[in-house]
Amino acid sequence: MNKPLLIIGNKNYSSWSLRAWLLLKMFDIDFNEHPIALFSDSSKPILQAHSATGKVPVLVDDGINICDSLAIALYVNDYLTDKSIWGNEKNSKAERSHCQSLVAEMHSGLMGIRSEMPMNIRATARIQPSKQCLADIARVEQIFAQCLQNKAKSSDLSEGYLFGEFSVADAFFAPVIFRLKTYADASKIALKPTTEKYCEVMLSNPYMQQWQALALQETQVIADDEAGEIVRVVGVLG
Ligand SMILES: N[C@@H](CCC(=O)N[C@@H](CS)C(=O)NCC(=O)O)C(=O)O
Repeated sequence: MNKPLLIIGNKNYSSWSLRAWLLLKMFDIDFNEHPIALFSDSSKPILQAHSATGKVPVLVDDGINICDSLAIALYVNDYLTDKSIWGNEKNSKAERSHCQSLVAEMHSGLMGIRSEMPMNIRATARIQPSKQCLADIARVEQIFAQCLQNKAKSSDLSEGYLFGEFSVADAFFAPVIFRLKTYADASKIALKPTTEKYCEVMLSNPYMQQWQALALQETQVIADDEAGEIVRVVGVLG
């Protein structure tokens, strides 16, 4: 049988692609990837050929095209792994539901962060966050603190992820980690120690590092995803 194929966008910018890619990597799913340079002349027809939504990520498996990061996560859980994508197998019903709520919240909300802090891995940039954006950052910090506190209280040997072992919640918040790295310090947004600690865990994940290294090799600049005053650029464009 053919390996699943994951169609993704630019590693520097495509936050939804990162979520699906990281989940597949962390659940040891052997897949091929097809990167597309988003918003280039050639990208729309390629996207439309594979994706009902005209967006990435798309997972193609067994003749089925699964569009949308959340649908991909559910497909992985149902068909591509025996492990639970919702954290430790022995997590309680409440923990599992909490994980699902956070994934849904990231997927449908936190628009202040998503619009004012676009993922731009190679950059360090200064922004003037709106009240909505600051409220979203506070909410994200509360999520991280609560999850890590819950895990610290439990007898599980936690790996420092939100629900013990790596879960889809970590995959969904992964782009937020790169966003905080790009904008928080430069914009004088002070982060809680728990946020810093969780950022460290995520930034030392080998697949996050692999994605980051590949993002730094990219040369396409998407003007609409360049927010704020850029103070530093690293990688081949640096
Ligand atoms: N809700 C979708 C969002 C997908 C999305 O917005 N993808 C962006 C890239 S991160 C995209 O494909 N943009 C290309 C376009 O709109 O032409 C998901 O969860 O996968």
